[in-house]
Amino acid sequence: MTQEEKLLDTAGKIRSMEIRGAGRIATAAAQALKDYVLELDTSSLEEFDRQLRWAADSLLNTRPTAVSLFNAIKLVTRYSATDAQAAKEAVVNNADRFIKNSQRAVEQIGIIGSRTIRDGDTVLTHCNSMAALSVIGTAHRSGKRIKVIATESRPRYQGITTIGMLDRMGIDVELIVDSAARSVMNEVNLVVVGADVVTANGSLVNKIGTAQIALCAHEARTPFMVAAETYKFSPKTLAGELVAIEERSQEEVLETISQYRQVRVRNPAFDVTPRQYIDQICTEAGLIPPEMSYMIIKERLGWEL
Ligand code: RI2
Repeated sequence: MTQEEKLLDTAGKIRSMEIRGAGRIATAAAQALKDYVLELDTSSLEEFDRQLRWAADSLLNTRPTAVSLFNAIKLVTRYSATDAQAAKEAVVNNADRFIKNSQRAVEQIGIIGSRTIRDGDTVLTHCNSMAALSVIGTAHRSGKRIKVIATESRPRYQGITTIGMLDRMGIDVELIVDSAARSVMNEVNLVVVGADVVTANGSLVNKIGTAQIALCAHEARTPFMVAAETYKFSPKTLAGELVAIEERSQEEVLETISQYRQVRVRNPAFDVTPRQYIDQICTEAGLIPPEMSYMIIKERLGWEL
């Protein structure tokens, strides 16, 4: 494969969700950009910039919601160099740093978030989030006996991936259908979910169904925690941009849709949970109330308007 084909292959895997999860698509994009520039053979900085921009755009256009992709690409392609070789080295270093920091962030989130879980607690999680699983896994490894209730997360059933991971960690797990969230909520001590986007006003954009779970957790007085690396926060929302909610194909929900004449299926992949239903956001920089999202964007992401 040429370097263009390899890059488009990664972009295709992100689009089809063979590579999925906000953090994993960000690190896959960083790795793809690194691999791409390593094979670029040009001494012209202008040509290097042009090819890097093509690669960045190809990756960016795969999934519209997750800001992790935007932040990763922005951080990796940020450099001030006067020649192509120096630019290449900067991109490679940026990518390595991004991937390492991202792994460390997930570990740190696990350490911080797990302190909020007590021995004997039941934790509910939705979809498949490495950050949320880090919180749960760290609590388990520290010796706390916990039970996890995991939702299926239709239509893509990321919950099945989650129960497999929890099972391998040796954690007691129960699987429920998404619509059973309220009926089990009174048994739950803590809800932990990941994030695709945290907006400047502290709202959460995450897998479809998250907002319903947050609403019923609020009604049942069950704490609701978001586990999110700081690169899941959206600088674009600080500049007034709305988060685009990805609408995926009808067939993901109903394979036999073509047999109906008048039926349409709507398949939004994400929903918005207002900050009123979020107790805390666990980041690698600490546990913060959603109202502090603005500070994370300004100070951690170094965003200037
Ligand atoms: P981590 C996923 O999106 C889920 O919405 C999950 O909560 C979020 O990414 C964060 O996952 P999708 O790619 O980055 O399954 O914590 O649509 O792994």
